[in-house]
Amino acid sequence: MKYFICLIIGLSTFSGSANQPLEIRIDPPHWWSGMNIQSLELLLEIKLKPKEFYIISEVIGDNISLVKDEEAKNRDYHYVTLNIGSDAPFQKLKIKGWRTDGESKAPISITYEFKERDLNLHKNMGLNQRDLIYLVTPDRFANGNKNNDVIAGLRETTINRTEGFSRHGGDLQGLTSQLDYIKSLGATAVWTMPILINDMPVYSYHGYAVTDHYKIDPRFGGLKAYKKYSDELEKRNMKLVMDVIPNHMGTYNRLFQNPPDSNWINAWPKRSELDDQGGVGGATLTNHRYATSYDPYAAPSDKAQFTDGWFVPSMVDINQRDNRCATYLIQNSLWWIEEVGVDAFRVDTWVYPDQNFLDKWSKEIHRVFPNFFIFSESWVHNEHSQAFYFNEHKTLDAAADFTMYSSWKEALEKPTSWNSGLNKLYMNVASDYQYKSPDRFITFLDNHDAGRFFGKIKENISLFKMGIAMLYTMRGIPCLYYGTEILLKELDDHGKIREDMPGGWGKKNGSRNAFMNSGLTSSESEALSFVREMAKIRESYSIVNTGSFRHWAPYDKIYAYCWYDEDEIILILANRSKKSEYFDINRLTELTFKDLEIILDTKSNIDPKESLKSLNAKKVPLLPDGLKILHFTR
Ligand SMILES: [Ca+2]
Ligand SMILES: [Ca+2]
Ligand SMILES: [Ca+2]
Repeated sequence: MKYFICLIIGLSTFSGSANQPLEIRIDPPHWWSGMNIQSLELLLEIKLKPKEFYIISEVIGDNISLVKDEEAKNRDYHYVTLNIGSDAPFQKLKIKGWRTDGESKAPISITYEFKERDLNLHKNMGLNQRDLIYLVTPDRFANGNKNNDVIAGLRETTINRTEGFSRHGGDLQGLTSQLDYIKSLGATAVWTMPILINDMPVYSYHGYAVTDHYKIDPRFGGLKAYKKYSDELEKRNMKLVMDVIPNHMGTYNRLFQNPPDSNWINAWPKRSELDDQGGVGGATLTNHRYATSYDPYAAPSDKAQFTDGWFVPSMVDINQRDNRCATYLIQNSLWWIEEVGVDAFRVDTWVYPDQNFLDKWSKEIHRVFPNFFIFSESWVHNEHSQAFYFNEHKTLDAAADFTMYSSWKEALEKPTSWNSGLNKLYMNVASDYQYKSPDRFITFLDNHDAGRFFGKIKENISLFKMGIAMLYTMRGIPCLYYGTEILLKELDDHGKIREDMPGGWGKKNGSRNAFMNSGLTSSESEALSFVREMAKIRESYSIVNTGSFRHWAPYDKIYAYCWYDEDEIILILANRSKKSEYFDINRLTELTFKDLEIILDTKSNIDPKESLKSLNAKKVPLLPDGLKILHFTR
């Protein structure tokens, strides 16, 4: 993709600065016909000399016309609004105008393409309860192309695999080559941390400091690799989840360095010692107090600092209340969906941007792409906050379920008593009454920001299996963080939580290879096999996540929940007692059944006779920290 088009203005009748080659950039760089969008606002940028200005006077196209040309506060930029007729064909438009320094005048002529849509890209759009997401840090998963590890001209000039904050060289080519491995874990969708370019001097690998909203980082393979990745996902009927960041961008983004209007950015100098100071221009940081969003007593200054303060000094807070800026972000999101065939967005730091903007943004995406799926990251600590952010937004499809995450931590890291441990999980699930539709919440045991699950449960393989089994059978769409399946266990430090996937850097880097299941310890192999076993169970019993859900108050430190319909029941029993316990099948009393079969036992090999014994005795034994899954016919 070309971002700057150099045009030679060759009119011999004019002289002076207007005769120099022009650097022109248009965002979005192209569009499509037949998108169910009548109005498109191009952000045109022409690098002008002092005293120069320009006018766009005419658009020559079939059923597409110029509505208005408006100069931005920064005269380099214009907002050029096009009206697109509903039957406008795909075509190359001519955008015409002229620029002048007051003395000489030179014509501007730009070709702008409306492409033909490729509807095949959207065959698998959206997520549903049967999906399972695999989350990857692209810099840390697999290095498919060593030649793109360092790109000349970008600000970060090295890779260093021994440093957590450095780039390690992983890329989309590497990720694409391991899609079969990912699929073998039961995943039907892949969410990568952001892949747009982060041309920052340091700490650019994570992707959350975007410096160009229309460019895939060349160190991840660029647009070509992203499209190939999308195609390969599509071939496997897998879905592409893009991580988008409407709240902030990197300080080296041109929209901050040379913005169309200073109103695109939220920034004000520190007012008191209480404000943390940002790195660029001394902008105030956010106070991270999300309670100010719903607190009836919140001080207005606290509220403003929460939404408009910067997330960190290297990331500029975007003012989505500016209509031009909002349009830019909305069109950018639509562009990526259409360009690459994105199936879902994970929205970073959902609680920090202007909430009215988020409504407008998600509404427009759903208007153009009704099947598209959007889920939020709202890192909250209680159910009412989760409900506030989710229920407020009618067009938000799901939320990453942070309270389920916390309650799994309680259930698996702490002992169970009346009010703690497994009971926290039970009470959290009971709180689903607060949500408009919790059935598609994104559930997880760990993620790229929180310590690894296996480390948190103190490397206890029984609890690992219990957690994975619950993740794969609980209501919601499960999300597995890369490497959790082979017991990566680092805690606290981001660099370590996002460590390199064993096997992603070729044989030279040791024989430990998750993708080949070679060189792993016996526990790691056992964990990997267990995850695959759970994937098979989830796949074989489609009632999981689509049937009716019921659970029972924990009793004898056993939590029981099930999926049922008229024909069958899948019952999950988890024992967090230090001793063996029995689950009394009579507790299913309202759910009549004929036969039962034990389909999973995390503590021992399944004894087929046990099903019969349990049926006769009406009791299912569970070993300490054991989990069983039972299948009943009705
Ligand atoms: Ca690479
Ligand atoms: Ca797709
Ligand atoms: Ca903000």
